[in-house]
Amino acid sequence: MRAEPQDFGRVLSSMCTEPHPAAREAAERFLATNPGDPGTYETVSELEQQVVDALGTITGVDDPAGYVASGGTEANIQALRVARNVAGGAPNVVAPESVHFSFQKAAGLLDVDLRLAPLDDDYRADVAAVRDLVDDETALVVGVAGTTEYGRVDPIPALGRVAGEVDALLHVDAAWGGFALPFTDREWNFSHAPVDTMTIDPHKLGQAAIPAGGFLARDDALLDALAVDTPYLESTKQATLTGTRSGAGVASAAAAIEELWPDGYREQYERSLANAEWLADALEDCGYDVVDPELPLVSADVPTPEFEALRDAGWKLSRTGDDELRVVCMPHVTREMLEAFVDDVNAVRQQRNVNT
Ligand code: 0PR
Repeated sequence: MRAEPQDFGRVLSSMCTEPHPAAREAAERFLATNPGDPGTYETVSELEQQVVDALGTITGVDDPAGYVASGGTEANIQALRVARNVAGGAPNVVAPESVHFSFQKAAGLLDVDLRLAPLDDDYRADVAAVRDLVDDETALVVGVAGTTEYGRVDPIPALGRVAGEVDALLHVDAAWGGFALPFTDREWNFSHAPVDTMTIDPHKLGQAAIPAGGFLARDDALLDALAVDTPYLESTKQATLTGTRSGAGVASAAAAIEELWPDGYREQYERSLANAEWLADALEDCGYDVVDPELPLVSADVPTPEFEALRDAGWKLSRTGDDELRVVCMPHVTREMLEAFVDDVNAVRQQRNVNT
């Protein structure tokens, strides 16, 4: 029997989505290309440069350096590697507790001390706590622009000042939030703060096919901190973590951005945020504690038996570290889906009331 992928009809907690049709088509066309070898696969290399330039436009930097990575994990590893290579010695990195677990992997791989600062009472990095943790050995301060669990944006300019005080680099993880934040009044990008490196993933809100992560550096010198010589390729150096890479991801990112930046992404953001606000109100009406959505992501304190009954009903849901239900309003999440979901929430609650 031919296996079929899941459909997105009940997927509520994923940070990935149905690729834009143009992105899907481009991915198929460029399947057998390798941007890791630009001397052979010239067209896809040009597309990659287009993507990097466009990501620069989206994040407020002219002439960025960077590449299309396998995802946010690789981009975060690379950010830490840049900082470690620039700093030398036995460095540490200071990040808020909300940072994605890819930083645990990065710190383990690179043997760097990862110091986690507590959050303020609205789930953002507490700047004073970050300041307490930095010292002369700090190579990197990390801020998150769109956290995985609550969609919060850290105070990036203030984190930049703390990094500056100890001569550390500043990395912003906008893996998920990067394609929504340009349409908000938040200060999160290269033009708002002395940001050195950034993660922004086309395969999340950018609506590209997987794998298409984004790693950006303010300038070539930072990316060069990762470069190794490649004597038997036509290109003479390589800064990527992996060698052979997905041309499908690169081409799909180029196609999605070409189609959607800026108006398509703006419309999507507005629709998704309206959906998140609608869902937050509906869950509040059910009597749950809801974390107010800042970006299109809703977390609510739904008890485990109800959560499990909703999973049994086929909803693809996940939880925060504190066991809250977490709904990510990605482009495939429509109002109709959310209405059907809230109907099921009410049915599950009634069933529970009957049973208790
Ligand atoms: N940074 C942030 C802020 C993230 O939210 C994530 C992924 C990453 C980095 C890492 O990105 P990659 O997974 O591309 O390496 N956050 C999601 C999570 O861990 C990833 C995800 C995506 C999970 C789709 C499930 C899913 O269906 O929840």
